[in-house]
Amino acid sequence: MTPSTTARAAELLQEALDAYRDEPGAVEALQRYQRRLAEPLRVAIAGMVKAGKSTLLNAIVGEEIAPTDTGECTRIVTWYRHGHTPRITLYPKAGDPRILPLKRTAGRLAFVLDGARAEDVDRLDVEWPSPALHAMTLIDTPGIASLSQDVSARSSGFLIPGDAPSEADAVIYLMRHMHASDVRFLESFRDDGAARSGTVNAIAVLSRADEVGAGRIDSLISAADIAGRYSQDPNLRKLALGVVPVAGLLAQSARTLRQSDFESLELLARMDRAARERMMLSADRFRRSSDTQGLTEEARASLLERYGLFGIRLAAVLINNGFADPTPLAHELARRSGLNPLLELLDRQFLARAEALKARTAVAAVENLLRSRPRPDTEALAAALERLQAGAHEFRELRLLADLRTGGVDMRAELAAEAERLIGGRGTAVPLRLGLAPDAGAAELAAIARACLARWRVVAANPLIDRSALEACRVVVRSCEGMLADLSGVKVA
Ligand SMILES: Nc1nc2c(ncn2[C@@H]2O[C@H](COP(=O)(O)OP(=O)(O)OP(=O)(O)O)[C@@H](O)[C@H]2O)c(=O)[nH]1
Ligand SMILES: [Mg+2]
Repeated sequence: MTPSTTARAAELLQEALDAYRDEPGAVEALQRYQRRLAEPLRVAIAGMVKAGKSTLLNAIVGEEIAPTDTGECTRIVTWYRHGHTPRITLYPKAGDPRILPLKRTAGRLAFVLDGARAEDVDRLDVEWPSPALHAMTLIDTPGIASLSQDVSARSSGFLIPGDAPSEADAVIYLMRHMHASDVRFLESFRDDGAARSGTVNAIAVLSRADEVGAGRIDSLISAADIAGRYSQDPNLRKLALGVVPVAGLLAQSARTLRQSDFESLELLARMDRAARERMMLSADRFRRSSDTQGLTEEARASLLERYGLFGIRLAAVLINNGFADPTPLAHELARRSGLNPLLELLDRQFLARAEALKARTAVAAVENLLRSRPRPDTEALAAALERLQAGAHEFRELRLLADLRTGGVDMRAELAAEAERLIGGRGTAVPLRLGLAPDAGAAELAAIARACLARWRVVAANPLIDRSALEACRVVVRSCEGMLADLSGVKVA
């Protein structure tokens, strides 16, 4: 990522500040965007009620911090950002922010609202010393499309404000099945201010994937099939950069596996397999079963809550197959939860593009300001905005990526697929763009990049080429040149 796009976005914000210096509201907003440009990328976790958002957030952070109960707090937008010491700040809709006491119940943070009602709280801000929050700020949002229109409106209003860029630069959208309301949400997130240029900045998660096959041991395989189908769905392809199945509960509990969990699971693993399977026919049966190797009712309830039937079954099988210590078991459970592919996707699609996505937000803010508060002396600012929008190669790549995914480029399918890869559709690292292994040597990378460049120059030179395709070719050619320039800094073996 060239720093120049970020620098140019910062310059644009400064120009806007100069142009609007006599409008305090605009100045304050622009200063916020200046600070935001320097902050980590903001990734919101959204989805319908009980889709598993807070649980997945905990899995990504690797700690059980976000509350997943049914309390008031799941109805409040909550930010989790990196801080050296833990601190929770409540921002009311009216009045000054205040620090909340740090209270934990069974390891999880408990937000003591101190008399405030959820509807009067604008947001909670949690600073937490977790390495996962270094690169991105995670935002837990209340479930959308809920029975409570009010809660739903709070999430949508925050993510899709309508009159300003979204507070989030990108979104992880959880769904258990694909509903019309999921598609509607993603459409509005894409169409909102931050994404008016058509940037696709959402990743979809098929959540609670362990429940797809009713907790059977092959549940995640069935979930992967469904996710595969969804990712080919033309509606969803336009809106999300990928669809991955994740058993968030298992991921969360694996990453925080306790010695007592392990001991309980070990007891179950030692049981006769048929007896164990009988006992695990349903959650209810497991809870009420008496034939349990000395496992208390409390221990069984805790296992169910933390791992679900699927996780318990899988853990017992794994223990019997040699994962006989807590650490290897935890790693294997986390691996099987589907969390890693999601983290990789986040890394490739969001973090590797963090500067471009943040710069986009800044540009959208200025665009919005010019539209909502037009004034006579802003021609120079509007021209600078247009130059940056049209000229920054990262933006052109993001725009083309969206166009290709929406079928807006008249090009043969194989060429379109190659173009999508070369402009970073699978991730921005050079080997990913070139379709090579991550450890490919510099000489091989350069040779393939050169071959791609030559091929795409030929495609672009075709006199019969459609206009949309010609623009696409130009972007691809520029991406290939960019790769070669990057690679020329590397010593070729
Ligand atoms: N089996 C299973 N249960 C899950 C999974 N993820 C979450 N749950 C359970 O689903 C319930 C809701 O989970 P949350 O993480 O609170 O869901 P949420 O989307 O944050 O819910 P709201 O914020 O209230 O909309 C809890 O009882 C979780 O234990 C999962 O991957 N598998
Ligand atoms: Mg929640």
